[in-house]
Amino acid sequence: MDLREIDQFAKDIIFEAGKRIRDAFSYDIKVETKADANDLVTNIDRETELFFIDKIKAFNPNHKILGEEGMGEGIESLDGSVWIIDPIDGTMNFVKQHRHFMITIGFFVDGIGKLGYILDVMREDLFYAIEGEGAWYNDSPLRRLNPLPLEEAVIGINASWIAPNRRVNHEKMIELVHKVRGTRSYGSAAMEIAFVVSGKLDAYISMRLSPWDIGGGTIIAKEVGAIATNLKGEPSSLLAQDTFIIANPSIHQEILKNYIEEK
Ligand code: 2AM
Ligand code: CA
Ligand code: CA
Ligand code: CA
Repeated sequence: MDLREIDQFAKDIIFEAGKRIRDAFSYDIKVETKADANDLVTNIDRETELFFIDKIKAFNPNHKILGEEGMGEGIESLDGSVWIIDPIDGTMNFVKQHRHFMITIGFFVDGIGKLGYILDVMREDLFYAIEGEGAWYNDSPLRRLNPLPLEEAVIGINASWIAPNRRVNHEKMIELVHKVRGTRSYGSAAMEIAFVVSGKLDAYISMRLSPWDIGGGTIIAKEVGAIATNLKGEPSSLLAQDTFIIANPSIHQEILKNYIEEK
């Protein structure tokens, strides 16, 4: 398998899909809700996923595709060559802000992450990695992350988790918010992961993400030494929903051990 050839193919289709999404702002975007009122999907999410499926099946009909909108095959294992795709990550940002939404893609062979991509669609900024060869932000190599103390960290966290909730001890989360230098919340998991791997954030925590939210990002993480796990410290599932933390290696354990108390 020629990874360089697949990397070039992936970049070509991700940039083309990005252009199609930008062009969609000049015609109708139809918004629907999914599981709950804050869980949005549009015709553009579905059209973009179909675009990727058509391109990948033409490139190699043996490759399998797992996409958020369910238009690829239902995948029960990661055997063989598998693309995990979120056609628009941050759909609410896409609909409301017209910015801060990503396309993210991971390419896996027998469960091993080989190629990872996060494209900021409006900025045309690409974060990507090739397993064992490194990671890049556009044309610049991404460096391995420098250690830092938690007091100097800026972390991505959703405000819901510092209010009483069913999933974590919010008092501990409040302690974490007071401990760190700052907090941010961008509304796109892939964007927050891209910021962690490039040192613009030092950690990002989520109580519920799906394989397509993190597939591409975890491959980039490995190349820069960022640690990505679930909140128990185990590898995150690539076949089911799970909790998630990605962090600079110097603070990953400390956050998990001292501040995250799952219910
Ligand atoms: P999405 O935009 O692709 O749905 C903030 O909502 C972040 O969490 C986004 O990256 C979003 O991805 C993701 N997310 C995961 N599960 C979600 C859900 N059930 N509802 C809304 N956002 C979800
Ligand atoms: Ca969604
Ligand atoms: Ca997503
Ligand atoms: Ca999505």
